[in-house]
Amino acid sequence: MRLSPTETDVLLVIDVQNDFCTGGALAVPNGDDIVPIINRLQDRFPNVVLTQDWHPADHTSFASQHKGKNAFDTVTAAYGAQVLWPDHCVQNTPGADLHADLASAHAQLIIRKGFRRAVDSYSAFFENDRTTPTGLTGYLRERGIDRVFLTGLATDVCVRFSAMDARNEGFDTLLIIDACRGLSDDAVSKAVTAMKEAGVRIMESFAVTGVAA
Ligand code: VGL
Ligand code: ZN
Repeated sequence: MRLSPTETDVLLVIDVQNDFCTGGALAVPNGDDIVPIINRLQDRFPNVVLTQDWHPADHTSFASQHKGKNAFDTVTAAYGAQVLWPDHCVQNTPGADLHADLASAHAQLIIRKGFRRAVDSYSAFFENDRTTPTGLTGYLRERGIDRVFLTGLATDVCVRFSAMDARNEGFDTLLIIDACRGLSDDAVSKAVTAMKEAGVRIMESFAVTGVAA
């Protein structure tokens, strides 16, 4: 079945940044592979929104800020459990730049998230305290958008949180699975199961582009 995106659809491109791609500080295996797929998708969508993980150098999600802790340990933040990561996507560094081959001319909005030192933000909609909004729901509503198509990095972290929130906010939500990559196969399969249970629909880019990825 072919699907032609309209003015009430948005393509949401999560965190396609150097630090999540090959050679980056928090590289997602084969993260770069999705760039041409996302570019083809962008040609078909009237509305495109990108996100950028955008941390201060002393961000609380960095293991380097917690004495005796290592990357991928978990700590308890004021808002609950927080996984610690290698330093990544530091504001105004090359690692935080969008992948050089990612088309961005067509994007109407770039949401930056995780800019508050004490609060991480996986989702494009809410920070990790689960209450502070980024403003994306209001932006999409005000523009009459009711369907969100998700792509990007990482399937099991920021894409997953964004998809869950899109669904909770009442948007018809579709994950374009071949336009996403995750940190591990196991984490991706758990994330996909959770997203399906929440009512997120899973599809492939072919349905929109007609090109086998
Ligand atoms: C992400 C871990 C930390 C992501 C961002 O974009 O999936 N993961 N910050
Ligand atoms: Zn981050």
